[in-house]
Amino acid sequence: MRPSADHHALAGREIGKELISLGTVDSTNTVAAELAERGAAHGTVVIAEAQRKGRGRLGRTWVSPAGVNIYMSIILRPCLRPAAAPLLTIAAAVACVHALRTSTGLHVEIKWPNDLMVGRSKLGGILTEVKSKGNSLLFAVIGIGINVNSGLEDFPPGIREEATSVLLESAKRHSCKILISSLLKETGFWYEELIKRGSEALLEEWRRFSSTTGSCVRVAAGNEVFEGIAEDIDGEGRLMVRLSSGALKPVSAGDVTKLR
Ligand code: BT5
Repeated sequence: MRPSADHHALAGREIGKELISLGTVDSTNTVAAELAERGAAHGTVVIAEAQRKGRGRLGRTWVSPAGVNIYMSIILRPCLRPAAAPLLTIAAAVACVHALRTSTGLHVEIKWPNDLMVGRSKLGGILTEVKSKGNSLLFAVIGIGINVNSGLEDFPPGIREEATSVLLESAKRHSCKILISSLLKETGFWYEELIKRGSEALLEEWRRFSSTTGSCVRVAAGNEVFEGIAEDIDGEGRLMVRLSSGALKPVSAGDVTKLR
């Protein structure tokens, strides 16, 4: 097991050094991308009380009620190839699990590629957006949404059935501020681990927290839907799915449903 950020207070200390707290915005990822375009420093963090147009992957909506949850985006300027950007999602997911397990005691797991789950319910999600030029990554924005104190009434029908919050799971309100501080420390730690030592320890930690690997899954990737056993993730964060033919299929983006 890797040490957690508490033991490495200095690691990744640039992350959150510049913290911009806003009221209601369209999306913290949009605000952060605009700031990054204008030269905002690596590690700048944007936090909002609420989002009017919070988003998930593929233009999906992220329900973002006011004052109860975490909506946060981190600007990173990593020295990585654009193809390695999914590893930033992996690092953020591992950081979120550490912070949430330590602060709330909940058994949070990761559903590939970007879901933070408690059992079968979604507690949070990560949206990594990048700007690259040729083979260089100019910046990445890591968006993190975590349902902290929202009640069932905060989620519209359709999402209510699949979403949960720290409050709903633990019957206790938690401070978003304290959680954010822990999230930033952990993100700094796992980001530095990735950049300085490579992906090995990070991927090992991800496997430990993964609810996907080892399961029989249905994968929807683009126009394709197929089933298989989710065996592992590879060095670029792709899910490796063993098909019934015996072939191993790498999946770089898609949605996974656990069958058993
Ligand atoms: C995600 O997308 O899970 C990424 C969510 C990232 C949100 C953060 S908040 C800060 C930053 N700024 C943004 O605008 N976004 C980021 P995806 O895997 O595509 O999942 C989206 C799906 O999750 C939706 O289609 C709903 O089914 C469900 N969903 C929406 N809002 C939810 C919520 N609050 N809690 C749980 N599930 C939700």
